[in-house]
Amino acid sequence: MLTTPDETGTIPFVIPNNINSSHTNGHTASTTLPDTTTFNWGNYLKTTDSHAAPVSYFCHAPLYDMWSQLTSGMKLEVINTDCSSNSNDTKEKVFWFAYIVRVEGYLALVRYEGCGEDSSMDFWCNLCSKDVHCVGWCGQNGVKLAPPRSIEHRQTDWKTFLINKLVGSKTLPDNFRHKIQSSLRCSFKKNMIVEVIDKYRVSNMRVGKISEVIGGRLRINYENTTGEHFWVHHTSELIHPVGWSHEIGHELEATEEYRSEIAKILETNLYPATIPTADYFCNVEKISKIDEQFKEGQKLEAVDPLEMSRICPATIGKVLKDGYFMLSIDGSSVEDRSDWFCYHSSSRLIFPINFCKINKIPLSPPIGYRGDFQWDKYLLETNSVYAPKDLFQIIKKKTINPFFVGMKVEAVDMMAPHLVCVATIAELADSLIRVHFDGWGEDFEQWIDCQSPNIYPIGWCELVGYKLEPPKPPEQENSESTKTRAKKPTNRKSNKRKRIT
Ligand code: MLZ
Repeated sequence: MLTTPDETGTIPFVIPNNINSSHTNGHTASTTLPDTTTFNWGNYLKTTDSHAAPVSYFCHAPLYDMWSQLTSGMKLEVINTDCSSNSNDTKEKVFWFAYIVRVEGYLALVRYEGCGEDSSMDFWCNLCSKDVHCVGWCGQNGVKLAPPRSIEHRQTDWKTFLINKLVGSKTLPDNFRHKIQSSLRCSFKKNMIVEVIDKYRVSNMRVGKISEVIGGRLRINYENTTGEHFWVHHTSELIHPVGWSHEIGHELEATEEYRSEIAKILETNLYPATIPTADYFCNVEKISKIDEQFKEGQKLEAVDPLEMSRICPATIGKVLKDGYFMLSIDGSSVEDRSDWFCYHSSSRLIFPINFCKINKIPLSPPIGYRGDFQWDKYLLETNSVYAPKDLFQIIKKKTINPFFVGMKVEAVDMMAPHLVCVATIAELADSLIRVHFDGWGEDFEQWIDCQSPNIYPIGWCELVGYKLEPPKPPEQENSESTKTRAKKPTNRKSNKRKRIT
């Protein structure tokens, strides 16, 4: 019989007795999770001659902490797609041994044992697919193993061949499937109530109800507005527990009924199951010392939250409690301040002045600014001061940016956060990465932190069951919609402004 792998996933010894060399019950089945699009990462990596960012770069991604153990040469049991099917029993799947040739994100290029140097049968599969198992799984579960028909003749003694190939090799950990399941668990549940940014008026928070949870991302329906929703990752800074807006002094659009119910909950500390407590949310550092706080009027550089391809001079508009403040992008002509955006002092998307200059990336001068933008001159012109360098998280907590330019990822389009798209790392600057959406123009690019929960390894959408937006097809490349985003009525008065949709 086939023994199970040990704790470290090493195959101790193999005496395969469940190998069937005559294909009577085989069935050709898909090797990957259900695919909702025709986009194929494997083919795309080949045609673009590119590599993906490894899963271990994404600390919010399932199995990130163990993924580096999955390396080329590792042995697997995978579905055998080259066997004849029996019409009486079309459901039975037949498996065969294979090894990993190359790992890219959650995907692997695999080769059946027995193919030798012949790569013609190599195929891509998602290592989290339910049809990928550790060596020993078929034996334990009474599932048939048979070599692919096209290579069956290559060995006369498959058992000895396999013992030589498999013994002492690494395979997936025994509890791999269980680990996948537990890493996909999310404490947020459908119908829970949160406070969420108003995508139409970003200076405002609103009340929202979770309507779907997929891969740790939440679809939040705005209360009292039918059909309007917003997708965020559960660790996002754009969602907060009920009562948060009142607590820190942020504007909130809510009914009197909501306000009094929340007051009651906070007073009694009795939380109904639909009201997640503060510990469900990403915890930010408490800022208590006055000299560690940003002050109204201070200038800095920030990724424009409404047009994330730009890093702009910005001003602390209003200081709220607990280290939060409202930030305004300089040059905005929205008079009602509805484009002010709430940040926490620990945000990684705000930078001390001259950050762009030091990192040799463009700083977009305030809209309408004439002449060459220089901070010294600008501070004098605006009679203002800059925020001290040591207040910034990116200075206080230096992180290693592990990405390389050209790596492929799946990235959330933050301006249309229901979309997770095929994307490429276009540039690095300190802890920032510029994400390019394949097939889309520069205006769609976004500067995000390298630890952002809005980028994922390739194969993530397939793993969690979310639709992946394929690259914009090249034939439409010259159309206007591909180069610039459609102008929206509530945009700031820049010819490039956008709003979150
Ligand atoms: N047409 C919409 C969505 C574009 C999505 C692009 N994603 C990379 C717009 O122009 O905003």
